[in-house]
Amino acid sequence: MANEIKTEVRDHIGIVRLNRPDKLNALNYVLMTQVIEALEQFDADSDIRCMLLTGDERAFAAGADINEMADASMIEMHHRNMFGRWVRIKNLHKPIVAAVSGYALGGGCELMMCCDIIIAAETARFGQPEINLGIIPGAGGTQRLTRAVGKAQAMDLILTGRMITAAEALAMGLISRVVPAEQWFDEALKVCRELCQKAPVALQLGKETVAKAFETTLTEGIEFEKKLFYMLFATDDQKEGMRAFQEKRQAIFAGR
Ligand code: DAK
Repeated sequence: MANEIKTEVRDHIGIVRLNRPDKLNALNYVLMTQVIEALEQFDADSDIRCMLLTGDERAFAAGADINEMADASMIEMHHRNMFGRWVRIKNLHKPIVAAVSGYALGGGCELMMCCDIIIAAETARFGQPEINLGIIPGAGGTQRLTRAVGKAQAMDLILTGRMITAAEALAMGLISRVVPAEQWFDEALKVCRELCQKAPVALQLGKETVAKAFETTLTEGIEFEKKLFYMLFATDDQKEGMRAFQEKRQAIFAGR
């Protein structure tokens, strides 16, 4: 099987890099299989505290691989279930930071939206151009984008297929931070290093609780938050964090 990604561990960060530079990291079946498996392995590794998902300078990913879909029938697309597996990304516990440079289009933008914190180069470009191919987003784009930016902006992006700049994406609430072009990867790594200093269980429950906001009523969400908040008082890290504050020193979290 071709190696469509590169993985690396730096400090306690599991890095997954899409690696089809000649095809602007277009997401084919093998690449997505490898991305999901690599993220799952890092998620299960007790030495890893967060993951960093990235592409290269020219593209995070320019979408699903059009050549893999061009001649497919409806039944074939249904059986391939190409993107059904993406729910496994949603089920990961540890935070995922996306480092984005260049294009994040179609399935690439959808993959980016599966991440928790998105750091983008000021030169990055985003969009859901599927309409130009006679299709619509199919890996969660219509739902995640709408929840992220609201109906007016989502309709505009999905029905016109237009590309937007990083500044526009930031203003819409699609991405977390925009940084100078040459700093996109280092800045994302810096955010990951910062996450590595936090209490790991609190990080994971924080991620789970924010994600819950997309799926529940306000009352249910607040109830869920309350339970997870109380749960954290069963961790050594809560004791350490509060004791460190009282003793005016830096907390050292052990992850239990
Ligand atoms: N698929 C395959 N190849 C792609 C690609 C893609 N999405 N995007 C780029 N490439 C390839 C190009 O064909 C070219 O390959 P060669 O010709 O050199 O062999 C190479 O990458 C460099 O691209 P360009 O020569 O086009 O580079 P430019 O700088 O001129 O243009 C561009 C960059 C990003 C504007 C352009 O490449 C472009 O428009 N790309 C397509 C963008 C796009 O339409 N993306 C959406 C794809 S559809 C599903 C759920 C979801 C989806 C599908 C199914 N199910 C639930 C089953 C998602 C669909 C999509 O994402």
